[in-house]
Amino acid sequence: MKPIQKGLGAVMLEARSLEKMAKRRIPAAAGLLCAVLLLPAIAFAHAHLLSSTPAANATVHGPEVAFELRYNSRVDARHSVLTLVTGDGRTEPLALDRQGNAANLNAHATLKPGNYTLRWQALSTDGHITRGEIPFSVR
Ligand SMILES: [Cu+2]
Repeated sequence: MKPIQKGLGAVMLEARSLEKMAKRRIPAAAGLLCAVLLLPAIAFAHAHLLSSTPAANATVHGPEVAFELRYNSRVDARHSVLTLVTGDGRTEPLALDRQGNAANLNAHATLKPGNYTLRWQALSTDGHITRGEIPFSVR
């Protein structure tokens, strides 16, 4: 599974386990199912990553690298987190730039050539947090 799809995979797993829970008639599932199935507006407010710059597994030219993560719904940049993981495993939080669009997260960094992973955590307007990772290289 490509890393960019981890977030979506997690959400799909979540939906599948909700289905299982519903079959077992666990009452707690009812409210969640309601949100997922009966109130699509809320389900869609869950922030899924649609695409990113850099794209997953892309190689970009440094040293200036601009990040843009595009979601399917509005994200709260003040409560979303972007972390850069370097090839040797060090983590650096990235300061978020002003959002160009309410559904995007933006940041930038000056990076040496190497392999990196951009780790993201997004808070959507429905209060749900989604996470994922985008591996990329700088040359
Ligand atoms: Cu949600």
